[in-house]
Order: sequence, then structure tokens, then C-alpha cells
Amino acid sequence: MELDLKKLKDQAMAEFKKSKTLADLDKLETKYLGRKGELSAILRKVKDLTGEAKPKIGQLANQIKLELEKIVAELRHEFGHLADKAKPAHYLDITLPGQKPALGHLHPITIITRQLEEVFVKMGFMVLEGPELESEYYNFESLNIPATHPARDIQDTFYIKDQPGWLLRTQTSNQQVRTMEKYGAPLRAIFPGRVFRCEATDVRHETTFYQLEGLMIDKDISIAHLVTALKVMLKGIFKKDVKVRLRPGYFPFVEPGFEVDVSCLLCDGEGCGLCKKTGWVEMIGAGLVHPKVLQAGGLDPKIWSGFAFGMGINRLVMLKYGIDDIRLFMSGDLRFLEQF
Ligand code: FA5
Repeated sequence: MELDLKKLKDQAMAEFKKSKTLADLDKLETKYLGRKGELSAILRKVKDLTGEAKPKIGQLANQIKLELEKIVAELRHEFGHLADKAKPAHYLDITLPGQKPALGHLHPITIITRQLEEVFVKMGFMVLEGPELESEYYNFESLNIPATHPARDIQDTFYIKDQPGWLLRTQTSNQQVRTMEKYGAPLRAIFPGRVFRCEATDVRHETTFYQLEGLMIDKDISIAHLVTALKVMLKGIFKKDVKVRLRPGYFPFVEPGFEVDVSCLLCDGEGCGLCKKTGWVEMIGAGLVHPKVLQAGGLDPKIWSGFAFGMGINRLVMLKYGIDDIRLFMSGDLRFLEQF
């Protein structure tokens, strides 16, 4: 029996090594190692042996079984690699579960800016965008803010190294004179866009934020036109009448000038962190266009008058969606963005 076993081992080894495919190997495995295979047949006979022969032959048979199983495993591994290599470079396994691509969506600032544009287009306003890299002339001087004016300190910004006279615009008001020069009067336009300021950040203040500027030039424009335009704008976004209050405010490019506060919708005017417990959020600077600005735009102030306002879009979006910290907009935090 010992001889039979050794012969079986040599024969099986030789045949396994000759196999070329996984299918060949499967067949040989069944032939030698299967339940009805040749080795199993010999192992079944071991129980009929007696004396010393029984453990000796049993041990040998098991050892041969292990050796044959090892060679089968090695060959199977090798054939597996060959099969992988034989696959084309762009192998597509259509049985694998699909990967859902993550779909992006509009940023809340963009959503509300588009709604604002819609409201103003219905009132006959053009939508214009201006440069973010701006000259001191359009950002300050043309707006009646000469180089030595203290108002420059309130809107400190980022100046461009090696390019004197150029800066990142601090306000969308930079578009006022540009637009008058290009379109003359009468005109109605809004300028949505990004502005930059060198300031310490907190829940209401960012260094980079968005404004929407409105400019209307015509004959006999009054504060009533301005207030109406602002109320229509706020109703268009909040879908209800929103309380506003005008306080005197100083901007060198309007006369008279106002700060427009909007009733805090986050706390319903009760007082919270966003409104500094006042029930009001400062959101808009506005007024009637200063004669010097009209002149800078090539318009005769004796004939033309106008209103202008500049609103912080971020703060409007905060009230609309109940966001209590302005810094979330640019945080890049998907948990925040995925809520819109
Ligand atoms: C201005 O920027 C003027 N250009 C507005 C203006 C336009 C006045 C036309 C008159 C005529 P002010 O600095 O107040 O004004 O900013 C206007 C609005 O922008 C503020 O009411 C506020 O809503 C928003 N804002 C200002 N600074 C910040 C900031 N650091 N972070 C976020 N929002 C700000």
C-alpha cells in the first residue's frame, strides 16, 4: 500500500504540473483529491489495516494529501494571475455594484442672488458685473472719497503689490461711475458681486463677502423710489412684508445717506446673537446719488438725480435661511452646504 501511495503521488504531481488551465486543474483535483478520488479510495482502506501498518500508512496518506493540496493551491494562484493579465486594460465588470456620482448644487449665495436678479429684472433693471480687481479711482475717488478722506479707513482693503493704484474692490459701488459713463441716463442697473475688506471676522463680518448694488438715475428721483425698490426686493425674497427702518448714515457718495436695517427674522425681532440683541440687522447702505458722483459719470446734476444702495447679500441669506454665522459660507463644510 505504501508503494501504491508513492506511485499515486508521483503520477498526480506530474499530471498537476502538466495542467494548463483552471479547468484542467479542477478535473485533476476531482480525480485525485475528490471524495470519490483515488487518494480517498486508498484512505478508506486504511481502516482495514492492523498493527503498526495502520498509523504508518495513515500518516503517509495524509502527508501526500497535504502536498497535493499545496500544489493545487499554488497552481490555482498562478492561473488566477494569468487570467487577470489576460483581461483587457479597460476591463469592465458589469456585475460590480455601481458608484453613484456625487451631484453638486448651487451655493445659497448664488440661489438668492439669482432670485434678486429676477426681482430687479421685472422692475426694468439691467444686471451688470464689474471687475473685482479695481482702480482706486472707481472704488474711491470717483465716489467722492479722495486719497486723504477718512472714509478710506472704514473700508481698508488689499492693495496690489508693485501695482500702485490697484486694489481688490471694497464695494460694488465701484460700478456706479463706470455704468454712468457707459450707458448715460436714464438708467436702472444692479451689480451683484464679490467684495473684499481687511477686517477682523466675527458672526456678521467676513473679509470676502457679496454685495448687491442698485442704481437708478432719472429725473426727480426721491427717497420714496428708493424705499419702494427696497421693499419690493425684500418681499421678492421673503415672500412677505418685511419691516425696515432707515437711520441717517454717512457715505460720501450719497446725500442724504441712510443705513437700512431689516427686522431680524432669526429671532422675530426679539433679540439674538445675529442682531446683537437689538431685533434689527444692518443690511443696506443707501441714499440719493451725490451731485459730484453724477458729474464724475458725465451727467448734469441739475437735470438728473438718482438713488443708490448697496446690500450685503450674505446677511440677507442668513436671515432667509436662519444662518447664525457668516463664516459658514466660505468654510467649505459640506454638512453646511448640503442643507440647501
Ligand atoms: C457700502 O459698502 C456702500 N457701498 C453701500 C452704499 C451703496 C451706500 C450705495 C450708499 C449708496 P457698507 O460698508 O455699510 O456700505 O456695506 C453695505 C452692506 O454690506 C452692509 O450693510 C452689510 O450688509 C454688508 N457688509 C459690510 N461689511 C461687511 C462684512 N465685513 N461682512 C459681511 N457683510 C458686510
